[in-house]
Amino acid sequence: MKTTVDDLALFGGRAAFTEPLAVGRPGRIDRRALYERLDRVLDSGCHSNGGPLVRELEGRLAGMAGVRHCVAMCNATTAMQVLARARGVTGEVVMPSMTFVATAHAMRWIGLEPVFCDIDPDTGQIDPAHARALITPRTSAVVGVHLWGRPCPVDALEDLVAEHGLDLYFDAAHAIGCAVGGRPVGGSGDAEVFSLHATKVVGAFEGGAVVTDDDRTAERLRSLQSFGTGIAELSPFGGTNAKMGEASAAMALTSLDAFADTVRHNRGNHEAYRAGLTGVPGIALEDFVPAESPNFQYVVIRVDPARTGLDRDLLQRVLHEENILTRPYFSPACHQTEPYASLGHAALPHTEHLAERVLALPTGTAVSPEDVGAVCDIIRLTAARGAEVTARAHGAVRERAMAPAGRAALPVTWKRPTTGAPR
Ligand code: T4K
Repeated sequence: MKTTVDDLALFGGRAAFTEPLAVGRPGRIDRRALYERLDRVLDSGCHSNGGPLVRELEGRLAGMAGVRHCVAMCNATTAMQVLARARGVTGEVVMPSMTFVATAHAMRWIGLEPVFCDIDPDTGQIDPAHARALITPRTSAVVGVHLWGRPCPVDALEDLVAEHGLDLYFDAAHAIGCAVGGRPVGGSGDAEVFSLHATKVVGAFEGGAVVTDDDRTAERLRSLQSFGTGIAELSPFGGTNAKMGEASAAMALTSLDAFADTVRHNRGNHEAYRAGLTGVPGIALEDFVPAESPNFQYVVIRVDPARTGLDRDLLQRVLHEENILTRPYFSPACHQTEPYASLGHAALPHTEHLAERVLALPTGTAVSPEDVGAVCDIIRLTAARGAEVTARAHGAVRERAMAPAGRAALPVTWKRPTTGAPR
């Protein structure tokens, strides 16, 4: 265990982990079950265009969300675009800036205008009052985001869109299998969109899914994601190809089989983080309220530079040198990044405050609670000696800049060395 600042890898100590710990490493699955499913795909000769595994996946996801329809697609970004086209969205779409840039890009790519609103500073979730203030005659939809898998204020947003006659979607990329007060994520607004990306708690290699209770929306989604075939009244944009193939569905179903185990494991990691970080000045772990049933996909902390003496970026760098690969989900916020920043967006003070402080820590089935304990030890040491770490890090940067062949800069790869044993 590291006890002094000299022990930190940033200052020449040995890295705490020989193998990198990552935020979004795909979860453990039953490989034999995957291979059996893939054999069935190959034997059947049906690889795509609404095969049996995609249908089975759609049935299971609709059941989890408590809705009648699910349309699986190639990823969540494209699924959000098909959804917007299916619903005839035009003009402006109000959404939080504190989200992955895909939420905004999905809309902009099809000619819609993302309008960014601020967040509740305590929860980090969309602020419905600010969303209301941004509605104009050109607004046709609001997109709520269940940030880090925590349900955003669904009821307030439903009231808002009812008042203004707008569409309401939820970017539920992080929230598959989550619920609040026994109400599963997936059944609110006009539709919700899950991501089944490799980094998600249910992964399809790449994948996404729209869930909805609205028959017409489902019919149009199904058509538009397959070139617009099958419905008489075509979208003016025609259709696209956003279908999920059978191999991805095989992976998603196998990952879904492991969902309960993955969540149990991640809950254990979350508890270990809570035990390890409680009482560390300036480090606040994002926690859940008793009414929530989270999937524990993300473990998020906020770093308060005023109390730790170091900022989030330096903590991220300290951890990186220890082979602990974190992610600042989400910094910069959408309005701070291109192409939106150049549009001269108004300040979003709560979003900007959070974006400077937020950090997602490694979890998932490749990370054990013991690993988490070691990560917490390093965070505790670094936070307790924040001012010293900051001063020395700045000195170290100067020394490296002056050295003829300094140590390598912050490595960017998260990939495990090819010689490393799988975990
Ligand atoms: N809405 C929201 C709110 C979202 O967060 C996302 C995606 C979307 C919409 C769009 O969903 P999709 O269209 O992707 O279905 C990652 C994911 O690529 C992205 O899907 C995800 N959100 C976002 C939060 O995270 P990056 O740029 O951070 O990925 P990357 O490559 O840096 O990987 C993150 C971590 O995961 C690293 O620690 C490495 C690890 N990793 C990643 C991959 C791909 C692995 O261990 N194995 C892997 O195969 O975006």
